[in-house]
Amino acid sequence: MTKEEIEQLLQKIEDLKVQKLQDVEDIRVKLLGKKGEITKMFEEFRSVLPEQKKEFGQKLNLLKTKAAEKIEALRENFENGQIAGCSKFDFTKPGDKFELGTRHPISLAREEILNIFGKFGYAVAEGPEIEDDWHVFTALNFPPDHPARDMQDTFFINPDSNDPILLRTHTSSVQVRTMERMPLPIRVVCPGRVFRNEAISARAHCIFHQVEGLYIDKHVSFADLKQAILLFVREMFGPDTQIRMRPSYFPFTEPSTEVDISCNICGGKGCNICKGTGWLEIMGAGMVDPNVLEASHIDSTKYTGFAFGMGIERIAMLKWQVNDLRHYFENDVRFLREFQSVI
Ligand code: 2NM
Repeated sequence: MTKEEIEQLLQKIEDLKVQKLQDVEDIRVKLLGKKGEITKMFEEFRSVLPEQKKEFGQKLNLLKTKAAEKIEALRENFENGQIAGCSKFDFTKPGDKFELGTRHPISLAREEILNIFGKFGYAVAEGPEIEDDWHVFTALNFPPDHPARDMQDTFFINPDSNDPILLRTHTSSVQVRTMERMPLPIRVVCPGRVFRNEAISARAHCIFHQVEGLYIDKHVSFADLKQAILLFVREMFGPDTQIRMRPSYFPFTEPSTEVDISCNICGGKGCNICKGTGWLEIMGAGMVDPNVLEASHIDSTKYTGFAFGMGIERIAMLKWQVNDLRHYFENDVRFLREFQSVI
C-alpha cells in the first residue's frame, strides 16, 4: 500500500457513478465489506512503519469517511429519484390498468340503425329538441283538439301562451323541417331524444330516443315501404326475420300500420318475450298523408312518400333481451359493462 494508491482510490470514489440501486450496495461491499479494498488497506496498516503511521492513519480514515459518505449520497439520490433514468420506482413493473369506458347501448343501437339506412342511401338529419306547435303538431296534420297536444302528454315550456313552445314528442318535427327546406327527392333518417309526459315504468320513460325515416319521391308506394322495412329488420335482427303489418292510425300517415317482427327468441313458436304470440311490435309506419306534404309545400299530386318511426330503447331491448327500459337510464356500470364486447 502506497500513499498514491490511497489517493487514487479516493479520487476513484469521488468520481463514482451508478446505474441502479443494487450498484450502490455492490460498491459498498467492494470497498468496505469484509474483503473490501479499504478494509484490506486497514489490515495492511498494521505493517506500516511506525514513523509513517500518523500520515497513513489520517489518509486511511479520510478515505473510509469519504467512501461511506459517497455511498450514502448515492443511496439517497436513488431514494429521491434524482438520477436521470433511475428512481425508487420500478418502471419494469406492470402498470396500473385504467378502465376503458363502454359505448352506451342506446348509442350502439342508434348507430347500427343509422348505418343500415345509410347503406340504403338515407341521409341523417337532426333538429331542435325544443320546438314550436307547427313542426310538432300542425304541419303533421294533428287536428287542433288532438289529445297528444294535451298538457298531459306534452311538456309545454310556456303553457299559457298562444304561441306554444314545447319539447318535441317525436322527431317527425325534424322531417317537417327537412321537407320545408330540402330539394326532392328526400330520403332521410332522424335520430334524437323525444319527451312525453308519461309515468315511468318498465316499458315507458318520459325521455326516450327515436329514429324516424322519410322517403319522398315520384311513385313511392306502400310496397316500397314494406321492402325497406323488411330489409332493415333482416339486417338488424337476422336474415330469417319475418315481418307482419297490422292496420293502425297516425294523424300524419294514411294508410298507417304497426309493424311486428317474428320473435327472435323463439323463432315465432311463442315464448314469454313475445307473450306466446310469436310476434314483437317494433315500429309504426305509413304513407305520408297528402295534407302533410302540402303543409310543407310539396305537390301531393306529383309526389308520394312513406315514413316510419321506431323507439331506439325498444329496438335495443329486443336485440339484447333487456327486460326493463329503466336500465338504459340508470347507468349502473354493471349493466353498461355487459356491452363491452358489443363495441
Ligand atoms: C311513426 C309512424 C308513422 C312519421 C311520419 C313523418 C312525416 F313527417 F313524414 F310525416 N315522420 N314520421 C311516422 C309515421 C312516424 O312513428 C311511430
